[in-house]
Amino acid sequence: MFEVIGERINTSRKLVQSAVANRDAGYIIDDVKRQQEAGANYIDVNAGARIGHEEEDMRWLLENIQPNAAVPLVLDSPDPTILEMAFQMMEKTPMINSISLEKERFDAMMPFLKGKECRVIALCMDDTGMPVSSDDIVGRADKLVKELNAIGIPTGSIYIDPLVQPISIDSSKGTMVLDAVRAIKKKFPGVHITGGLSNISYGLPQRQIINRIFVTMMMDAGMDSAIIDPLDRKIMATIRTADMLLGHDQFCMNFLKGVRSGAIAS
Ligand code: THG
Repeated sequence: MFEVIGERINTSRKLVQSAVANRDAGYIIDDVKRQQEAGANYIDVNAGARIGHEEEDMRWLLENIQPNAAVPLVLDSPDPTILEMAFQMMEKTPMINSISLEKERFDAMMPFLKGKECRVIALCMDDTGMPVSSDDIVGRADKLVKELNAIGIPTGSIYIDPLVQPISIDSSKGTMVLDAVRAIKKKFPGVHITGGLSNISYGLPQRQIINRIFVTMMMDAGMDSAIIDPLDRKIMATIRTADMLLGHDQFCMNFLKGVRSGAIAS
């Protein structure tokens, strides 16, 4: 089954940012519950947008979310010290978002992850920047899987984020990532593929139709998780329908449940 990582608890979103600034726990808790009810399998928590406040904001968010979350949390920060602080607060094992091949980050994250039993998102990013070809994405994923395996993280706990790039800057950016996902899944059948999707439509109008069709194509290529807004009913219906069509929904049970609940409608 496809895994939805709810992206809404992110201080880059204006309403979340003011709720965090005003320490409005009710707003945050309500949002988490709505994401869960809409079908989020994980709740991502990112406190990075209020410069200089990430540590205290992350701590406050986790103090309030943890007792109210029925699903695992995804600790989202580029800063390994924030991830360590957050990890220590967790009662249930969280997912770590993220490690990358950027040297400073990689060197700080590897000792931290060593021997831990947790899922981890691994970004195909290195010190030269974003990947430039399918082979480049696959090569970076290969390195990440092998390095993480070597410190005891099994392939089934690794979520590769191939880094979706805007199709508006280069018409090959769709096939570049689709081909890479197919190749990564062929090489490492047990690995997960996740990531944000909306970059694909950056700079274009009518972004939602682009995002919905793209997630369908990515799922066919092997993407089995995404960081999205679970309150976006149309993308959720698209994902549930595609999951059924790809054979991940025995007897169409989840699809039918979605229709009965009103979550899926044409
Ligand atoms: N990969 C991984 N982690 C990630 C990302 C990724 N974490 C952060 C991000 N990308 C995914 N999360 C979000 C959260 C919120 C929004 C987008 C991505 C969002 N943005 C509105 C916008 O840009 O228009 C903000 C509007 C507002 O103010 O509300 O909602 O790719 N591993």
